[in-house]
Amino acid sequence: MAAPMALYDERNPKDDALRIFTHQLNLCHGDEKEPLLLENAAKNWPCRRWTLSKFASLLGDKKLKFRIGPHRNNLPPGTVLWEGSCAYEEATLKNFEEWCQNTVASQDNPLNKFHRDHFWCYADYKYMKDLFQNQPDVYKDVPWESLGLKDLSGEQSTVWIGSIGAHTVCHQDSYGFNIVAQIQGRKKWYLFPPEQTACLYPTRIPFEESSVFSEVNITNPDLTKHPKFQESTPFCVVLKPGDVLYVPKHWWHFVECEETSISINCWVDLESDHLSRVHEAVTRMLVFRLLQPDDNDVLPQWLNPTEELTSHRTNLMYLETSLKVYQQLSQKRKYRTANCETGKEFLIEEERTSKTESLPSLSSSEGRACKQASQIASAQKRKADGSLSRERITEQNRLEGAEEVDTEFKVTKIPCTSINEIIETGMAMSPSAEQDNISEEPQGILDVLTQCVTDPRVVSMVTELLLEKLENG
Ligand SMILES: O=C(O)CCC(=O)C(=O)O
Repeated sequence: MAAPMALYDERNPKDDALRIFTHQLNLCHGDEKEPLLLENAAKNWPCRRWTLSKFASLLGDKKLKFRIGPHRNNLPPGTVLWEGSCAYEEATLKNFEEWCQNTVASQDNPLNKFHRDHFWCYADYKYMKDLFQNQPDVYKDVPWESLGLKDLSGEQSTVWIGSIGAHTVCHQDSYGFNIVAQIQGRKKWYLFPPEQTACLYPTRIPFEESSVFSEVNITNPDLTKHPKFQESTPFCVVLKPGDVLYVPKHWWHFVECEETSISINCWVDLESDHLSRVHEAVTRMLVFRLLQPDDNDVLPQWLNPTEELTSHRTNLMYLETSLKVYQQLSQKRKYRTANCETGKEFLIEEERTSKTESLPSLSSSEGRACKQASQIASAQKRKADGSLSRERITEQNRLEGAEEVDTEFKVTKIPCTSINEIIETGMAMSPSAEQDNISEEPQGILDVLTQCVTDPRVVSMVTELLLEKLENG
């Protein structure tokens, strides 16, 4: 899962947040390129009191949409359980608690349709802002600030509540870096560096804004279909309650609950996201153009259930706006570099702001289009827009942040694991040998063509060419 298409707030590159964060952890520059386990970093956070019962009582009658799937040993080797193939059920967290504990066989628990021995349930990717809009005090229970991530709290966070075996298929998020706090239960993360993308057979079908999925079932791969997967060298880590994980931008991940688990995460946007936004807009345009839905297709197969159909006009607006913003920022960057070369790089913040204001800005109609695109993106993706309008972090903040940091935790680099170890562990975790008859649909030629054209390598080349041509008029 991924950070949604962010609003085009150019004042807000969060690379500073990453610098502050790594500075707090006493990391040398460059160390942030690999995932880090911050053992016990959230041990004393107030949200650690959220047992499943406590969370259930906080939410009361509020219904959550659960994604439900069979335990993975029930899938034929190599089959990826896409979100579109899962079942969905609305239930309260109390229903989920009862279902997990198997204590009360209440008739009206909608989850009881699924037997605990064969299925898992996952309330995944839920914005706390949507859950607690009437209880904003709850946001304070998630103090990312203690790690130097200034101004981040539950308000910008997402929560994931799953039963044993609940998982998210292997994917890469397009925007930002990710920071995850494990609140209850144990959860296993398999992480692969972006350089190993080819080993993971990336695909944009099903399409989800900001997620590149892997075609590989990483715990039970079909190595005849995906031989390059054997060359990958994943990092595996099991988070226990109180641990925090730092996931650098573009790292692939497959995540699975080893026990009933609650985790919270936050994506922190980076300056490089502006280019990623162009990639995403190009991909959306191509996918939607090539795989036009039939008139009576409410939700076509190629669209991830988290997405909505957008019109050609909207897609065009995304593309134009993301290009415009990226180009403006490139100009600003060039201006800054030129200033650096002439020895003026240490402009104080206000000076920098007033200088950049004189650069060409969006016309009012373009501004409207940009805003509209943002609003559409916002509605579609239930984004935590609070995170997108924060002030740029200044040197002053950085110093303040440094005083607040909690240093009572251990920072560990995560070791690489051999693929064989993963595959064997994956198979051993299988709770039963029962096989469901899941057949693979034959792919239409347009699907295959779309997969080729939207392969991230092709999209990168197209984006580069597009920018080059626009720059040269
Ligand atoms: O916890 C999970 O199941 C997935 C989390 C994820 O994909 C993310 O935080 O980017």
